Amino acid sequence: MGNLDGKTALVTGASRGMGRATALRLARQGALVAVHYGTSTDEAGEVVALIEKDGGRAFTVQAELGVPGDVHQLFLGLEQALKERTGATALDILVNNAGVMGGVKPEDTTPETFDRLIAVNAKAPFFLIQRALADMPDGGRIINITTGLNRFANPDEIAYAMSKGALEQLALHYAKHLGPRRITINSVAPGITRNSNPLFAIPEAVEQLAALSTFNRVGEPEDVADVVAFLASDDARWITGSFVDATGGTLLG
Ligand code: NAP
Ligand code: 2V4
Repeated sequence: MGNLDGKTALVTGASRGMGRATALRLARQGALVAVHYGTSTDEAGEVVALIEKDGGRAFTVQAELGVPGDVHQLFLGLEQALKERTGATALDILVNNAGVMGGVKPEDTTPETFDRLIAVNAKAPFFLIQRALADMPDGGRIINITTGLNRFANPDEIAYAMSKGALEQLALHYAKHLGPRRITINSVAPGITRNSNPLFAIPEAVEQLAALSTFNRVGEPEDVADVVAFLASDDARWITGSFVDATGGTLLG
């Protein structure tokens, strides 16, 4: 018996990195997981295969986020798959994880780059939440993956941090709106976390990045997935509207 038995979850950007680790973790706790992806069809399929091998339940759902019709396309696939498997379209847990990174100095940031960051990191989650709430039962969970950069200065990431700052606002204001339905909404802020960025293959770079954390290592996707799984569980029913620092102490100063 897992603590998410009978629950359904959507994890955006679950083909890789923290989204993948979160999908695996929620499925291990018993949830039926929608593994969303944009372009990485094979990787998303592998996540589902891994979950099923472990005795869990999952399916993939494709949609490029940040383009017109994105939410509509995602929910067409999601609701059809949920109906086939559960007979209904109830969605208990939404994890807004998919995001695009910046890494562009402010003087080199074009209007197109800026618009894309806002479209994927802030606008898509806003409208995903709006749509998901139509399917979310009382006691549901919404978790937005933001960034420690909302509290730690990095001039190469100004536009990215702005997009995540907008995303972070959702928890504060929606928490009040959703309290009567016992739906919680929180932000989880990772620090530097290992992903497929080639930087993580360079030992000297990893050593430098590790030094940002008080634990002197970079985060692993599972470090963040465990925090998300806690917030998704009934144990976290009294936490809403909060910013959860999952940076491994990078923000301690
Ligand atoms: P990642 O390994 O780069 O994977 C990104 C995921 O998001 C992929 O599954 C990708 O799907 C999906 N995605 C990206 N843009 C998309 C789009 N426009 N439409 C649909 N799907 C899209 O990610 P990560 O490093 O684990 O980061 C996950 C989240 O944490 C992001 O929001 C990121 O901003 C945030 N974060 C990361 C770090 C870090 O150091 N890694 C630190 C703080 C916060 P496809 O490959 O299928 O397109
Ligand atoms: O500095 C970060 C950081 C970064 C980067 O290094 C560049 C990258 C990998 O292209 C995008 C990026 C995303 C992030 O979310 C962070 C980040 O969260 C972070 C950084 C430095 C110190 C604390 C942080 O939380």
